[in-house]
Amino acid sequence: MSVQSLKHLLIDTDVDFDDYMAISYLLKHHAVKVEGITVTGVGAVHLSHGAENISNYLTLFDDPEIARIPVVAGFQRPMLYSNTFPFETRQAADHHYDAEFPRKNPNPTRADTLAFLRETLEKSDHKFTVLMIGGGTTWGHLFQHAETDNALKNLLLRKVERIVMMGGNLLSEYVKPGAAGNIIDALGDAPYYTNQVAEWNIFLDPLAAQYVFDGGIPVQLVALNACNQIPLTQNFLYQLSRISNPVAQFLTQVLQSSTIAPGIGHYLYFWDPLAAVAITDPQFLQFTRYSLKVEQALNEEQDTSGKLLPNSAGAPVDVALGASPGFVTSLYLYTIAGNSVGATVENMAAAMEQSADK
Ligand SMILES: [Ca+2]
Repeated sequence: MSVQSLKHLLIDTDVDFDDYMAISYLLKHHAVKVEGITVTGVGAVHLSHGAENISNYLTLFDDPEIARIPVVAGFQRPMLYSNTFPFETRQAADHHYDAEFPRKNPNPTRADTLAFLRETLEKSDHKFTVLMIGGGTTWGHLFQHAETDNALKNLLLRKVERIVMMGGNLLSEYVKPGAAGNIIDALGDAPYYTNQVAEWNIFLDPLAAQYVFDGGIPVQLVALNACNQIPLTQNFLYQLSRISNPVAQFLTQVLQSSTIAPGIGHYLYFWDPLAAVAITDPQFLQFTRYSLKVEQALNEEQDTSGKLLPNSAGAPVDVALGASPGFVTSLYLYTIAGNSVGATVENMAAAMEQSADK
């Protein structure tokens, strides 16, 4: 049996399809306690829909303690520029991919995300891990405030031990194999951005990402270089669909929805769920430390905003350049099925062999 110390987690999400995958894994994991979910409107979902969707989604777990996890609405706009996902992507997220929640959550959602985070850090007697799986605006604002608020700065340094962010990519000019940007991939036949070098979560708010990197807290970036090694496959969906609990069935419906299904086996990857696995089992990812800056300048004709720039004057960031696909997906499915206590390396290897037989 694996012995893992309990991690207290704050999640910031844009409530995309893979955010449901990531959060489900963490809520099912025995060594994680989620103590707050802040929703950002900088990403897939529109803010008010996002807060309501996450709140109602919590009822899937049929656990009053999970249903009472605070859900807090954050910001509608990035700190810089106004980059946004395509309308259809956002609409699908607003409608939670047509998958049903069991019921309306009677616990109300909150507003004022910065006050919530500050209060939560102040009143706790333990440290937190932070998972960022949307545009980084929420925590970007918090670190910006901390620059002129010493009490807040000390609070953050004292109470936040690690930030894991799904985001970014290192291009082949910096590392082999490099990972190209993924902005244009998501724009279909009528791309309205020219950026070929950035990843969405950084591109949505490059200034926020810079504040997070510079905040003085260790940052692990789950970059496209690692995520690209784990495509979402039909085999994965098949195995997920065979798990008979409500959470697995909800995720199956999300992945089978009309806007998501065409990408399975083609252009969708284990993005946010890989960041979730990095919270519990970082040994399944390969991290390399870089000093990074984020390109801030916008050029509408040949844009490189949001590009990660290795630079000796930058902030230290551990970038995931690789991941072990079989271990990650086996651990993921094992945990969704309710077995995270038994998720040892030996069991994962056995589960991989079993799934290869199918
Ligand atoms: Ca996300």
